[in-house]
Amino acid sequence: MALSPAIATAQEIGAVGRGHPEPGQFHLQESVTPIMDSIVAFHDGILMWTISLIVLFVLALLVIIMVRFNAKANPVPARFTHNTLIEVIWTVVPILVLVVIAIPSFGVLSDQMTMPDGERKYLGANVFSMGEVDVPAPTVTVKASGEQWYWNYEYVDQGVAFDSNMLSEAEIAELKPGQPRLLAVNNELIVPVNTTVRMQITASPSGVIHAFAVPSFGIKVDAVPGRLNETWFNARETGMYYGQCSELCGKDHAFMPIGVRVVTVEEYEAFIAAFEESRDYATAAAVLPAL
Ligand SMILES: [Cu+2]
Repeated sequence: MALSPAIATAQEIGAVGRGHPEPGQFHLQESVTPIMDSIVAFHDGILMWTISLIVLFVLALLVIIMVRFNAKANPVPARFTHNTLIEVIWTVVPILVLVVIAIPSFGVLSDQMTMPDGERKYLGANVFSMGEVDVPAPTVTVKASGEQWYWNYEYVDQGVAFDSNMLSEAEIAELKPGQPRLLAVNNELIVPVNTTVRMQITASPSGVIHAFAVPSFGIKVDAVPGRLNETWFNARETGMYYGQCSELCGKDHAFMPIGVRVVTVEEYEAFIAAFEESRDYATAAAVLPAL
């Protein structure tokens, strides 16, 4: 990118965010999971075409009516009010359009809702397929709990947990320069790359409803007190991915970002071993390379 200033500029202006939104961004954030691949394909492949064609069609009808049936061009209007054939057409065609949209939509939804078992095939970017992407069964389980107003993450199998709070701009400059404002957190959720992570989502029993969402992973699940919701992701690239609480939950709704750091499997194993031994997040995170 350094060799090609044109690309660099294009990336800076309105380019697709990698793990977080960019100023002027126009499209969805870059996908790093099979589910987000499906969502992007569904959006770009069917939704955009369908909406664009309908808009153009309606625009054409409006133009025809304005040109041919204005008072000057058509001084004596017709008196009839019904046409059975055209009424059947404008009822049946939208139904067919909705059915065509619904088929891949329900496929993507059931992919999102079904925990991988290692056998099931997932749609990935081909939303009209019968499923062609292999996803391994989950080997890491994380419970995310929405608190007022921050997230608590527990590595369920290890029984270790930590809080994750947003950093102020001064703290970002001091501790994690270059990380985005209103998104950077003090303690990131650390997960391994190319590994299926089972996310259990809930909220503090005495608290309110939040929602756990990470756009690059294509996940968004309500965090409800007294309920354990479930979702999963399998990120194929290491890096820092941000999300936000996506249920209007109270005064600091905008200030409880979600920071997920995807690291190599070796780094994750070193981290989780250190965490299990020390039971202290900062000690464990110290084994990872600096952000
Ligand atoms: Cu919230």
